Formats: sequence, structure tokens, C-alpha cells
Amino acid sequence: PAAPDPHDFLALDSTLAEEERDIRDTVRDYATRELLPHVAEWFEAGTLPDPRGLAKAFGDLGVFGMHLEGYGCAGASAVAYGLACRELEAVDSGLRSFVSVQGSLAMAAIHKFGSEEQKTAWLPRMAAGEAIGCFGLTEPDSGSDPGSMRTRARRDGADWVLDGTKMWITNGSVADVAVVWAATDDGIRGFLVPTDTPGFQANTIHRKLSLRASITSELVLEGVRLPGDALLPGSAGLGSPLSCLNEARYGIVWGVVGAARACYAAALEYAATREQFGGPIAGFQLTQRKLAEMVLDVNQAGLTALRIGRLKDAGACHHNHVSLGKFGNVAAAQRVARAARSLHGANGITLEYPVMRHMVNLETVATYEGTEEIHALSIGQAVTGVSAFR
Ligand code: TGC
Ligand code: FAD
Repeated sequence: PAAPDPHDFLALDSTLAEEERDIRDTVRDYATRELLPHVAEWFEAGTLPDPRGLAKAFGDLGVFGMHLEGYGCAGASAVAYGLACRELEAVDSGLRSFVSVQGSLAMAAIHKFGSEEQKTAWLPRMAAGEAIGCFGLTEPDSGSDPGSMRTRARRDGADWVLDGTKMWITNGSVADVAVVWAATDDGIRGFLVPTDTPGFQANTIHRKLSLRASITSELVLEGVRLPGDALLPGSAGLGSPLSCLNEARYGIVWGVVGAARACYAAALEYAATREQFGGPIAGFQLTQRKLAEMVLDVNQAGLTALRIGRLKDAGACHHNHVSLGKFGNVAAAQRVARAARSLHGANGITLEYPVMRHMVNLETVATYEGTEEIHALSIGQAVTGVSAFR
């Protein structure tokens, strides 16, 4: 048998179908050519300088809502969508986040719970990157426990009136439409809020030390009056936004494999070229131990992502499968990024190398879409049958 390829040790990609490989290559080529050369600069600037241009480019690439059917979406397999997330996050978690929030959160909410009119009005434009969406669930006092939200939607004649504040909303200040989750007399429901509606304001959050190549915002809704058909009619209860989260969490299960792979590849290259004590640091036993642990984490996480993707394509993926993947793969990517950072010595703390950028991004990835603790508790509940959330 052939010796393992250091960059695909378990030859996982050899198990991909041709269509999946094509999508992997298309997204990887685009990301390497168009995004990688600029991402350190965007990260340093703490923003995405041209979010509309980027949205259009992602639309042309076909990655927005690529796993959804109809309305201008590609209807690709879950594995193909996962591979796209992996290749984007190999460049930066913030770029994968752009695609997750647009496709897996905002578009998925409209696709799952919207009326035919809402789907036709928004999904084709969002798939093409001509309209940007955001997803407002988290609030200043309601993060892991979204059921405690204070944002309210009340009926006023045929209209709805929304009041409340959403916090940490990706792409909030550049969105055309916000999917806002609010408590009503009938439980939690979703609303489509065009961002030019009077009473809606989005404020960009500054001074982040993580996910800097991404726009994060506060949404303030003060007496936002919407027509009756702004309600997502199929939404009913907390389970509705949570079912969208499963889609985005699934993308993260794959995405972080990309971040980990990029850190491992950088470490492997650096170890071969950096010399100390008369030879490359790759020759030291302690360096080899780090590299062995990295390649193990990258491959185990890749295997987990692929298995969960295959379950999803077979219609057999439970949300606790996704929790297991998010819990394990994010932690694995964090271990790889930290080890790669240390292996780069002083160079590792700069933006000349990708490792610390990935390392600090992964702090956000471990927090959003359900913190490490929330997924541990979901898995704990799944295996014991006992809830320890409250
Ligand atoms: P609980 O009573 O357990 O559940 C309420 C209802 O929802 C159902 N459910 C789910 N359904 C689908 N998918 C899931 N993952 C689900 N988890 C629970 C559940 O069966 C129940 O249904 P029913 O019919 O019985 O009413 O609710 P709880 O209040 O105890 O909370 C459960 C908990 C803690 C797991 C949940 O609230 C949670 O996941 N919290 C974390 C919040 C979170 O992840 N926020 C993310 C915000 S969006 C974001 O971060 C975007 S980042 C940008 C990017 O993705 O790149
Ligand atoms: P908290 O819920 O206050 O948690 C604080 C700590 O307490 C954590 O360690 C947590 O694990 C722990 N904890 C909480 N409950 C328990 C428990 N029962 N048992 C044990 N420990 C517990 N949200 C959106 O809606 N849309 C977005 O687009 C979005 N984008 C984001 C982008 C960025 C850059 C960031 C950082 C966040 C984003 N979020 C978004 C918000 C994100 O989903 C929340 O930050 C996350 O759900 C955690 O909520 P919190 O920050 O309020 O932490």
C-alpha cells in the first residue's frame, strides 16, 4: 500500500464522489486565489472592506444556500456543502461565517418557515448574493438560553410591532433583511424585517479580538411596525430557530476541519524550514509529537465531519449528532491551532502566518452556535436521558 499522504493521512478525500471533489476544488481554488491573499489585511483592519462585493462573489460561486432546493439554490448534498465550508474556513472562520449566516440561518429560516411569497421575494436574490440576510436570536441578556428572550412582537390591528435588542449579530449592519426571533402571545415566532424599516437600527460592534474579518452588530428595534405578512408563518416555538442552528452548526463541524488543516499545514512547512541547534526543528522529538497529535486531530475531525455528512445525506442526522461534531471538532481545531502557534515561536504571534489568527477565531467558534458547555450538556442529556441545563 502507498504511504499516507501527510496532507490527507487517512485518504478521506479519496472517498468523495466526483461532484463533491469538483465543489471542493472550485471553492478551494477561489478561496486560495481571491480570499487568502487579503484575509490578514481584513483581519487587521477588523472588518470586511467590501461586504457587498464579497456577497456577490459568494453568490457567483454558488455557496449561499447551496444545500437548499429550488429558488435559485444549488440543491447540493450535505457533504458538498460541508466541503465548501471546510475550504472557506481553511482561509478564515469569518468567511465561513458569512456563508453560514446567509445560507444556513437566514435563507434556511425563510426556506423552512416562509410563505411562498416570502421565498420568491428573498431566496433567489440571497442565493445570488444580491441581498444580504442576518439572523437575530441572541440578546444582551439571552445567549445560551434563547427561550428567555425579551424581544416582543405584538399585534396592532393587521400589523405587528416589534421592540427589543439583539446582540452579536453577524452581518447585522450590512444586511438588507433581518430574520428576527421574537416572543408573541403564541410563543416564539420569526419575522422578516427589511433593515430600512423605521425604528430598526444596526450598530457595528468594535474592538473584537476574534473573528475580526467579519462584521458583528447590535440590532435595536423600537416600535418597528411590520405588515401582517412579515411573520414567517411556519415558525412555531423555540424549536424553529434551533432547527436553523442545526444547519449552521453542521457547517461548523466541517469548517473547523479546514481551520485545523491550515494550521497543521503551516506548522509542517515551518518545522521543515526553521533551523535551531544545527538542524530543522522538525527533527526534534517534541516537535514530531506535536505534529503527530495535529495530524491525528485533523483526521479524526475530518472523519467525524464526513460521517455526520453522510448521515445527513441519508436523512438520518439527529441534532445531537451535530452537537457531538461541533463539541469534538471545535476542541480538536483549538488544540491544533494552539500547538501550531507554539511551533512557530515568535513568528506565530504575527499575521505573517495564519496560526494565531485561526487560534483566536476559534474562540468565537467555540462560543457561537452553542457554547462548548451547551453541546456537552446536549450530549450528556442524549446519553443519560437527564437534562442538566437548569
Ligand atoms: P428545549 O426545551 O430543550 O427545546 C425547545 C424545543 O426545541 C427542540 N430542540 C431542538 N430542535 C431542533 N434542533 C435542536 N438543536 C433542538 N434543541 C432542542 C426541543 O425538542 C423542544 O421542542 P418541543 O417540541 O418539545 O417544544 O429548550 P431549552 O430552553 O431547554 O434550550 C435548549 C438549548 C440550551 C439546547 C438551546 O436553547 C440552545 O441550543 N442554546 C444555545 C443557543 C445558540 O446556539 N445560539 C446561537 C445563536 S446564532 C449564532 O450563534 C450564529 S453565529 C454565526 C455563524 O454560524 O457563523
Ligand atoms: P452566555 O450564555 O452568557 O454564557 C456564558 C458562559 O456560561 C459560557 O461559558 C456558557 O457555556 C456558560 N453557560 C451558560 N449556560 C450554562 C449552563 N446551563 N451550564 C453550564 N454553563 C453554562 N447570535 C445570533 O443570534 N446571530 C448571530 O449571527 C451571531 N453571531 C455571532 C458572532 C460572534 C462573533 C459572536 C461572538 C457571537 C455571535 N452570536 C450570534 C451570539 C452567540 O450565539 C452567543 O454568544 C452564544 O450563544 C453564547 O451566548 P452568550 O455569549 O450570551 O454567553
